[in-house]
Amino acid sequence: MNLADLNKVALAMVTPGKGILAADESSGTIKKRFDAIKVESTEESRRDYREMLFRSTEAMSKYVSGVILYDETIWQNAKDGTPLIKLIEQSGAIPGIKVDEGTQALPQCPGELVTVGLDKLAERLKKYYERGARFAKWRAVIDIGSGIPTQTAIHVNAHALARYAALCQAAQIVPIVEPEVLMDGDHDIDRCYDVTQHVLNKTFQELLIQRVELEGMVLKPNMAISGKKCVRQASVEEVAEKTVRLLKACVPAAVPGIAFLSGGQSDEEATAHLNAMNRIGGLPWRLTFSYGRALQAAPQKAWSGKAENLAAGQRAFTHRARMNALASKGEWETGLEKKVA
Ligand code: 5MM
Repeated sequence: MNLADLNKVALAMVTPGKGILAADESSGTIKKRFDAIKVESTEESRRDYREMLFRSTEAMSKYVSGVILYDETIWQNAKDGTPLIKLIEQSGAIPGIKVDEGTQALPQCPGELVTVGLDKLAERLKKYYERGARFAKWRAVIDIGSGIPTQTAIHVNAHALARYAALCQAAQIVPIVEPEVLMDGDHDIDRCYDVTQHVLNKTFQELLIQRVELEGMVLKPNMAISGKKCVRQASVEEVAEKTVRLLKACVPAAVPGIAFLSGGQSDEEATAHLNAMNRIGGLPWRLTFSYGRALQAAPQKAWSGKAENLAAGQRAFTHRARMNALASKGEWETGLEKKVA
C-alpha cells in the first residue's frame, strides 16, 4: 500500500468547493427512482440517464470531485461507444465504485440488517482498479426503533466496514466508510445523536483493530437529525451544531474528509445543513457532500426519460451541484436557489 497516494486521492475527493455524486443506485433502487418519474428501467434508460449526468460539463468539471458508480455502469459505454468511466475521467472527476452487495437479515436480530459482499472482494477490487476506480464505497444500514439498534447489529456492521476498508487499501483504493443511521422513524435528534455516536465509536474501534490507515479513507456519515416522523423537527442551526459536536467527539483528525449522505432530506435542507456546518469553521477535516437523492431528484424530474429534456436535466443537476459546492465552503444562501444556472 502506498499511503501517500491514498491520502492524495482522499484529499482530492474532498477538495473545497467540490463533492461526490453518489450515482451507485443498485438495479432495485434505480427502478424505484425511475418508477417515480414513469420511466421504464432498462439497461439503455439507465445508461442514457447516467450519461446525461456525466456529460454535464460545468457540474462535472467545477463542482464534482468524484462519482460513485454501480457495477453495471462502470462497464457500460456511452451511446457513441466511449466508456462512461472515461467521461468521468475526462471531466477531471475521480471514478469510484460501490462494492457492497446489499443487505441481508441479521440472524437473531429481528428487523436488523447486515451488509454483505466480502467474499471475493479482493479479486473484484483488483478488476475495478484496472478499470480506473480509485475509491470504493460500502454502506452499513442501522435502523432506530423500539429495542434497536442492538449491539450485535452495530458490531457486525462495523466489523464488515473495517474488513472492506482494509481490503480496499491493500488494493490501493480509498475506502469510503459509510455507516448510515437511518432517519426513518419518529425518534428525535438526540436519539439520533446517541445512536450515531455509538456507531461511529464502534466503527473507528474496528478500523483501528484492523489497521486501516485513517489518512487514506473518507467517512460518509449521516447528520445528527430528527427522525422524519418526529413531531419536533430540529432547526438547521441545531442540526449543524449537534452534527459538528458529534463528529468532533468521534472522528479522529487524521481522517482527511467527511462527505455526508443526504438520507432522505429535501434537496434544500441537505444543502442548508452542509452550509451551516461549514460556517461554524475551525474543523479538523473537510466537510462536503456525497449525495444521491439530494443531487439527483431534480434532474430526474426534469429529464423524465425524454431525449428532448436532456438539457433541462443537465441544468437541474448543475444547479444542485453548484448549490452544494457553495455549501461545502459555507458560501450558500437561500436566495441563490432562485437563480437556476
Ligand atoms: C445512491 O444510493 C445508494 C443506494 O444504493 P442501494 O441501491 O444499494 O441502496 C446509497 O448508498 C447512497 O450512495 C447513499 O445513501 C447516499 O445517498 P443519499 O440519497 O442518502 O444521499
